[in-house]
Amino acid sequence: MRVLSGIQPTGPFHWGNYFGAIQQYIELQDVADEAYYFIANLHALTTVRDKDLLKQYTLNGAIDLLALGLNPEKAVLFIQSDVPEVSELCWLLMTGTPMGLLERCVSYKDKLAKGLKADAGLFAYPVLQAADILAYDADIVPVGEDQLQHIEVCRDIAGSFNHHFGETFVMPKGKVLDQSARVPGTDGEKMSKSYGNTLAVFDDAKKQRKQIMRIQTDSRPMDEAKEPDGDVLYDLYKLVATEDEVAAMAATYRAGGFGYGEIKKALAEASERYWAEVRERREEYAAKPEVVREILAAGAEKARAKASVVLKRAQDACGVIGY
Ligand code: AQP
Repeated sequence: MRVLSGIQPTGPFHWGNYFGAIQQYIELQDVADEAYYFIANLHALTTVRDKDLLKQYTLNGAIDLLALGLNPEKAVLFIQSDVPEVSELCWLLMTGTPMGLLERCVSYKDKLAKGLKADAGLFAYPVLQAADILAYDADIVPVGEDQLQHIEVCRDIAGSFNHHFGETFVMPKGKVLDQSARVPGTDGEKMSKSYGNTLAVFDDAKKQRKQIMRIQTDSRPMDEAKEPDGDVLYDLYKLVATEDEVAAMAATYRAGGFGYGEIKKALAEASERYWAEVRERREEYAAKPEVVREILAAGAEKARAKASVVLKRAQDACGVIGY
């Protein structure tokens, strides 16, 4: 089994990124035959238009993944733009991709609805994502629920290329975790950087506590019993508290008579404990950026070796080499 996934360096990673995607990266690196994980800086260019900031987020993204447990001995970690084969493959795929397929993509439509200016890069984002996946013959792509549609688009693109030019690409499958496929943000919507509702993984405990205290709750009377599932505070608590604590919290909800302030306090405490170790580990990596750059260079070399074989296969299939 070959696993691949990417994450955009558009800002500090949040709980949605970790529990939806990164946690799967770490688990799968132990069982996959090959695992490829990359920082998607070319994708990030569709939103981050500041050179220094993009570089900073890119290196920070790699540091974050390492601190969270990505092991370069088990997985190939690299930066998207260090594998130019993928951009070449993207063009081959672009030529056969119907406009309608991209126009139906929810994340594109959402961004338009939020007033983001649409450029060709944002529109064609799923094609570059398809190239990212197909270039490594990936079977499994661990993601959050919001990315499943893009993986379907990738399958459509690969299927139509295979149909037209003969079997070239491996068909990938998306993989989501049932319990954290869609982590809610501080307003109850999907946690997302562009909604400004995130809890960042690496914020210090004090800042995080402040953000947790600001989480929006409903205004029902405090002595009323409540089903815990679907409540933002409880759903977030489930991610960072122990099994016993979660069971006790569920009982508290069902008994009623609690205050949201107490629950927020419990959530802040569980969060502080949950992230303490990785926050320390992050400081160690952040102090040696040259080591991280070496890991990325070695990763890029391995990734290019794989992607160049697949690119050649695709070029050969559609007749742009060997004339
Ligand atoms: N709230 C979430 N719940 C579960 N999974 C999530 N992911 C993102 N938000 C949630 C997953 O994280 C991985 C990286 O996604 P990305 O590269 O699209 O990162 P992002 O840009 O940080 O995601 P955002 O915050 O949601 O960004 P915008 O606001 O730009 O759309 C993916 O596997 C994603 O599913």
